[in-house]
Amino acid sequence: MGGWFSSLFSGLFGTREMRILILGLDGAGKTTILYRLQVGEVVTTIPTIGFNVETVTYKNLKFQVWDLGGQTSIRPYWRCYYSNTDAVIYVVDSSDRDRMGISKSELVAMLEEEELKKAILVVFANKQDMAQAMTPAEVANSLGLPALKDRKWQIFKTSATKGTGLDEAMEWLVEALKSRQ
Ligand SMILES: Nc1nc2c(ncn2[C@@H]2O[C@H](COP(=O)(O)OP(=O)(O)OP(=O)(O)O)[C@@H](O)[C@H]2O)c(=O)[nH]1
Ligand SMILES: [Mg+2]
Repeated sequence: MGGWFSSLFSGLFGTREMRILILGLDGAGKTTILYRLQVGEVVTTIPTIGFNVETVTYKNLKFQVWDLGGQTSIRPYWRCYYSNTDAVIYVVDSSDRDRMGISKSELVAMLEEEELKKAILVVFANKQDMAQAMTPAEVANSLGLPALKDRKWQIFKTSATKGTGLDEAMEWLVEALKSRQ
């Protein structure tokens, strides 16, 4: 009864906690982004073995944000976290031209999963502060985003360390989540 009432209540007032996954290759900046969103500061990170999960409130929406480790040996476990995911934030190191192809294959494999069929995709073309960074358009093309079918997606240029672009991206995500319901 309590559960039914509270789910009706959150349905009416749109306060259901959204489940967001932050995925991407190791070193892309996922953990830095998670804590930028949560505490608004740059924290010192170490490579994530397993995951970090935090509650982030943004524009009155509550997000349960899962930041999964991106090392090759850890990527096969991403799929254990897919169910009930509302959106995926896919983080790319825009200066890592050599691994753009690997990043694309991981993204493509992920998007093929049935459990993520309805998930919104937000790509963060991160590390834009680096001189050799690819532009968001170049990143989008390298990842094959323009060819995506039946997927609500958008790409944003970000620098997690400088704190630029994150607000814009989150604002788009909030609107996308709201209009989906
Ligand atoms: N220059 C620059 N460095 C960044 C940026 N975002 C993150 N970094 C740095 O990149 C390194 C890796 O960042 P993490 O957030 O730990 O990367 P991750 O994606 O969580 O990596 P895994 O946990 O191994 O999957 C750290 O030294 C960060 O400070 C950025 O926008 N610009
Ligand atoms: Mg990490």
